[in-house]
Amino acid sequence: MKSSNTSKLVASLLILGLFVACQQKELPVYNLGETDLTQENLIPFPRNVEASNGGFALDPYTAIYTSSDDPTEFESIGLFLAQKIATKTGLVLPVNDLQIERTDRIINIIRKDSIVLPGEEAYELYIGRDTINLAASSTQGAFRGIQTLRQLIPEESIDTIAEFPIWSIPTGKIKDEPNFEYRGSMLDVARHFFSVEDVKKYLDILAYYKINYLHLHLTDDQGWRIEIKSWPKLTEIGGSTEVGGESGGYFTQEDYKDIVAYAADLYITIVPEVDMPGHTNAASVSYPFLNGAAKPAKLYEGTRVGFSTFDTRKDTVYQFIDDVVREISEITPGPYFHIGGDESHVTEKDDYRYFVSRVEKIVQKHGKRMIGWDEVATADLDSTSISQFWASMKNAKLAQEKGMQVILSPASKSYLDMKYDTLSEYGLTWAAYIPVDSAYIWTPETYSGIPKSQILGVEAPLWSETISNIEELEYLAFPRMIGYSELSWTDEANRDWEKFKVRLANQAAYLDRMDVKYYPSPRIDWAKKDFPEKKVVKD
Ligand code: TNX
Repeated sequence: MKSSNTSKLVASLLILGLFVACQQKELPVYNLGETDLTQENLIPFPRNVEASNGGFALDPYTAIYTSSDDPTEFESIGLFLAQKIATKTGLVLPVNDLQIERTDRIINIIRKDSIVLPGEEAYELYIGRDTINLAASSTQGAFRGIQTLRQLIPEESIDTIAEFPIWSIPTGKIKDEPNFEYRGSMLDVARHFFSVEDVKKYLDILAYYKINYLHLHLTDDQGWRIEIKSWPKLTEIGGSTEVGGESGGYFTQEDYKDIVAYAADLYITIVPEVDMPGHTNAASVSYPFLNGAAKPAKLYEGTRVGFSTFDTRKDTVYQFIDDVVREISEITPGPYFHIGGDESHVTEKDDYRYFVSRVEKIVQKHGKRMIGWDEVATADLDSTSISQFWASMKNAKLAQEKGMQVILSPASKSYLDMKYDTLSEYGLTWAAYIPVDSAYIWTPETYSGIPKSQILGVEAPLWSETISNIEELEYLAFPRMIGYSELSWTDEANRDWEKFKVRLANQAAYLDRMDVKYYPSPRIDWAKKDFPEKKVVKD
């Protein structure tokens, strides 16, 4: 199987080579000056970078070709690259077109079976003067590699003797693979609702930094934000308000599918969360039997936590949960279902443990692996379930003892809703002030005392009590989220605040082009330039 794939690859490369040789009698050579691939502003920084100090001249006669293995999948990666190059540079490059008259340079995106790693996200990027070869064993790896290539294309073209613009890409070799399998962010759409468009914009930026999971916190005391067809009042009533008394909102199942598909095109997996047994006021207002309380619950627009609970001893509650988990699981291709489980302060401890164990079985019945906030580890759980460490070292230890994997989201280091400093316009302070450097300077590998082998990855949650629109979301998420991307992708030996800070400063052009209203932290010497009007294109 392997050898036939390899021979197919060799054959297609040979054909390409011949084709190129025929086309290129005289390859134009431009003076692109001295380059150094190791000094490029790549985030997350790759595992291995070697410079060869030349330049690949990206010009209008550059063509993209993709592996004939998995033809449609690999071609989609080539088309993605072509589209990003077009929006950044204006160059419209052909993809898999064997009819073109002139080809100066080639970008090959190749499937190479020998690069096999967990999650298949590894890739190799060889940049020569005339050819770029991006190799990966899967489209996922190729997609991650494309982000590296995008980051290497300068914002501005250079002047050469050619009568067309040229973008100089530094030559050399990059071999890269992620440090952690799970690299995520979370968005709370319950406290304040965010639109499908907002979520898509957030996904676009996350993908550029190789994030591969977006966890959506879909329900809380203040709002239920996902349509459940068998329980329509959840959104009709439970989705009608939000913090501060605004009009709320919710995703229809079609909206949710749209987000899932959009994320999948960016090789990002959506993790849905339905928070329970606490954080369930909006559900109980919609269906009063759920909390078993004598007094009916009322819609809540404040920001307190820990006052609501489901009635954990009623079978009808579990029938309800079965419907909710089933409907959401049916439209969630990813492997995980998050059941929340945090801050159930008014649930008796035994009831809580009983509830979490029973819900774990429901999640498994619908084909998903359960994730819960760290408290869930107090229940009797399967080692296949995952605990998300946010506050309690004791709970993290319990999870470790049960053989569960852990996602690291320590509030004092990775909560995107914490203020940067006393002057921050939005955010909370209960866990810490988290300036840009503090967000980056910690070591997930050792922070919790849990062995690395049991750490699935790192996730930075963005709770939305204090933010209600995309600009405010961007203010809290960026630039810190960019640091979390490096903390989760890059191995410890390649992480260094002083170096990262320079690379971060140079993200300004991309963030501005994407119209991201990031917090311009004074701790970063932002590399701001005024780009000509025509370059201000969103991609
Ligand atoms: C704690 S973290 C919560 C959320 C709040 C957040 C605010 C966690 C599992 N629960 O309900 O939104 O703090 O920072």
